[in-house]
Amino acid sequence: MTTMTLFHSPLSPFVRKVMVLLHETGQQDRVALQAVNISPVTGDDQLDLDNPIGKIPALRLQDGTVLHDSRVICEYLDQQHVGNPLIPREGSARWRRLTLASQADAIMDSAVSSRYESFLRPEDKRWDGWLEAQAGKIRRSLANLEQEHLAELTSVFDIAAIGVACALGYLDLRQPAFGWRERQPGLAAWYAEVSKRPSLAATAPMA
Ligand SMILES: N[C@@H](CCC(=O)N[C@@H](CS)C(=O)NCC(=O)O)C(=O)O
Repeated sequence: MTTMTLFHSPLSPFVRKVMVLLHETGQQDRVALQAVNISPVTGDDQLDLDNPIGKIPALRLQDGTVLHDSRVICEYLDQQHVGNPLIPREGSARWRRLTLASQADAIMDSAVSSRYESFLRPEDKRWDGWLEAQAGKIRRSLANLEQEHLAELTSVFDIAAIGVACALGYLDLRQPAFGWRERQPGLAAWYAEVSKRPSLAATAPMA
């Protein structure tokens, strides 16, 4: 039975994180999806009422409480099922995994804002140096994941792995020529494997 409403767009990597977590924890039937089509300059009236910052995802609970952003929503939903937690509840694992998840979110932030810069901003106002700086952040983050965190990523499919998979999926969607697979073959092999998971296959963004 659906008891919650998720403000949703199929192309948002932040929304996808929430959807993957719902699939992985068997909770997708508890959430109704409310489609929104927004950008930083075109909002959605209902969303703005529920989340004053006007961003997705936002999750309305049965009692009307609204949760945002994706980190808070994932943490909430991870405490609503009885299986293994996808966010470690305590100890050093919690901080390690959340930091990796934060790195994945930062890749998404850079990729989403690059999309806005190259697609939304009027052409005469675009700033190549700024786009290059975002690309640098993404390149450094992916190199760091390959060099320092591949074993951790491979060890368990949890919030960190969900985040990295969603970040890579969004990069492929918006910047297919970014070329990360050649630079990070280990990450590419990991991604090819986890992409077979039903949760990722069911939520893959289609342009
Ligand atoms: N930190 C937020 C980021 C969410 C975000 O940037 N969502 C984008 C869609 S991918 C959005 O709502 N953009 C509209 C805007 O920036 O006003 C989260 O983790 O949920």
